[in-house]
Amino acid sequence: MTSSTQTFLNDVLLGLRQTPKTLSSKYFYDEEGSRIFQEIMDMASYYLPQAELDIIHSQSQAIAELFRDKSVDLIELGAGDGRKMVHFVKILQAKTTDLTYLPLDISESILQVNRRLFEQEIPGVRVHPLAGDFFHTLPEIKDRTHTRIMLFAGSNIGNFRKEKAAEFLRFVREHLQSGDFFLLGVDLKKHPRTIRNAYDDAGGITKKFNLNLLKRINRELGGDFDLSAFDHYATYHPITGASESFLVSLKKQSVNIGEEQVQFEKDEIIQTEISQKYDLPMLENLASDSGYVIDSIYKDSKERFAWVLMNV
Ligand code: AVJ
Repeated sequence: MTSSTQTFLNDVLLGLRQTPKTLSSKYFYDEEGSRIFQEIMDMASYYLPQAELDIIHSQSQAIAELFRDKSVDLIELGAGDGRKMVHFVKILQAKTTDLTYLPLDISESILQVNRRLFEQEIPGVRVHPLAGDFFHTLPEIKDRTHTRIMLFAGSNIGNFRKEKAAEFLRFVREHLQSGDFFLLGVDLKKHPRTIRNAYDDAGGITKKFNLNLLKRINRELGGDFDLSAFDHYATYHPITGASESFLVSLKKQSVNIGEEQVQFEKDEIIQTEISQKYDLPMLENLASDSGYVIDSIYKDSKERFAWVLMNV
């Protein structure tokens, strides 16, 4: 067993022995999970990517203007294939004197796709991919003479509970100095039904995405989850802004994971994901709790999503 499989197994067993049972959403993205997430991003009810693209197309000029004639390192946390950022990087490159785009991601292979895409789309762009987790890759960026823009887009911060989100932002802040920026993509509170529909689609794609976590445990950890004995349940609380997803055991059952056994009562739930939504006061709190000051907030035309530009 590789050490990453061992970590996965430990996390799964630890989570399933807790009350309530929990599995981390960070394990959604194996090959199949990443493919299902692409399907989610194409759903009409999953408004997030469209809203963020709207911001990128309408606000990149204004944001880039703040960095005119500067030397800039744009560090994207969890960059993936970077497709959404091509336009922003293009505009930023035109305004700055010297731009390096540093996409950071766990996956080495997605970073190759990323680099190829940027080199194809933006002549003369300097791309410096770094594979691994942030704790290892952020310290590898040594240059302190360039202005840093730390970019964490896509509402990925939403997968952290509020306290964990602040903790993460504080950790990243250790890699920024006065004059640097953090650009954070967050999903905003809105009509509760719009949010619920984004995480509980009638076509069952999000259900398939959630259940894939059990399928992955079967595949990689020798589990025997019966997927038809679990349901997907998503809820949104309009006051806390937490959209939460669960798996529900449809019967009393026992599941094997390698050598281990886990018991489920009928209707027992597994917490799998939080997708936190923010409003302005919550963003102010998040920034001040983690040592930042909000410089400006850029929204899409329908005010569904925001890019929050923060100073250290
Ligand atoms: C990739 C974390 C932004 O929370 O909206 C989509 C993942 N989960 N549908 C989100 C997700 C269910 C997504 N993020």
